Amino acid sequence: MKMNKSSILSYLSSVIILAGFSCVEKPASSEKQADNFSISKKNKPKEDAPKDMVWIPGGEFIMGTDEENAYAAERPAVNLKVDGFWMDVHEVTNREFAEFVEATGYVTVAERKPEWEELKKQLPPGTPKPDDSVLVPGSMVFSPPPYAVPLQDISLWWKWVDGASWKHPEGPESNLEGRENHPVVHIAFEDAEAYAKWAGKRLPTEIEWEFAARGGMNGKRFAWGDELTPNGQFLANTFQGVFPHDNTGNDGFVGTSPVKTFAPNSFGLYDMIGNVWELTSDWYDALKYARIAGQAPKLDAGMNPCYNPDNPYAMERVIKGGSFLCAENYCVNYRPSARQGHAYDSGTSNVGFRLVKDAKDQNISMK
Ligand SMILES: [Ca+2]
Ligand SMILES: [Ca+2]
Repeated sequence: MKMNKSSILSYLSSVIILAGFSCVEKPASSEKQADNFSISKKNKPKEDAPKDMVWIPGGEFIMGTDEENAYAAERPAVNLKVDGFWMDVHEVTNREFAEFVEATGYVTVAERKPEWEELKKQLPPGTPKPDDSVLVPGSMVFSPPPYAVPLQDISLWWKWVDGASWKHPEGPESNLEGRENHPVVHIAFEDAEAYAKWAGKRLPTEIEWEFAARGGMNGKRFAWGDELTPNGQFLANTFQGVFPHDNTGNDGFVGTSPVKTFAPNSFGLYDMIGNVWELTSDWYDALKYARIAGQAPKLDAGMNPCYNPDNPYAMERVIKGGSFLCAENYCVNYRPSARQGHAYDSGTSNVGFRLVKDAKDQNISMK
């Protein structure tokens, strides 16, 4: 098969990058129980809080969910313990990422020419090499059609855009003017790791992230309770209307929003739900909770840590929290237990990150 630009983009978008966005339509609802975390009062460190970070106390909580009204990879609910840690109160912003680039000269993955030898590792065996001319820097941009489309074909709203990057979120003609305080996007895992190293922090594990997002409440569907919009109040930047073509922006935003626009959760964290998905340090394993619960075989040391039956060739990291593109009729992922795999070597226009930091006193532990 001869590879032209449209066909390589089909491969790169549909097979590698977008498989992580292979949401199913709205699941059915069910009952669940409520409870509070078991949090130690003794484990607050004496050190001053790092700038724009808050102490997440650690403790015992229920991760995942038993709701039928959730995707299979979120089940079953499991009891877990986590140590305390500092966490950024907001997603890393364009301004902060620009400071990092200014200080280090770092060039993100989206700004580099794709390497075929790397790309083919995540493609079905025998995929032909595309013409070199189509392997140009760029990234995936949400580009909705002006009319309703079948929800099975994600290439109808995700487009590869040459020249799209964190500095040019919609392509070369776009810029960050007026968006300095919005979360940075088009960030691949290694970009986030490089930023973390510079900042003296690290990406959260999935367990840490979900503990933090739940804000001390077990068994709640959302980070703030069981209603998406209590008393009609929007508590996160998600998608209102009919995905993907009719984004009403009733919450005030059709794209990203400035960080800290919506109310924080009980731990003082903003935008854990919505705005942009957030990278974690975990490889994506669709059976993770089932393995913890003893309902699926454990992974041996020599096995691939990444398991996604919908995307068997890709190596994916877990992303959490959903984004401004999560809608009631598609990708109902604006919930703490929601999780998706995201290609480790790619960014998109709705994925960013925030960081955590360990206490200097390593004796603070719940384990
Ligand atoms: Ca919105
Ligand atoms: Ca978020």
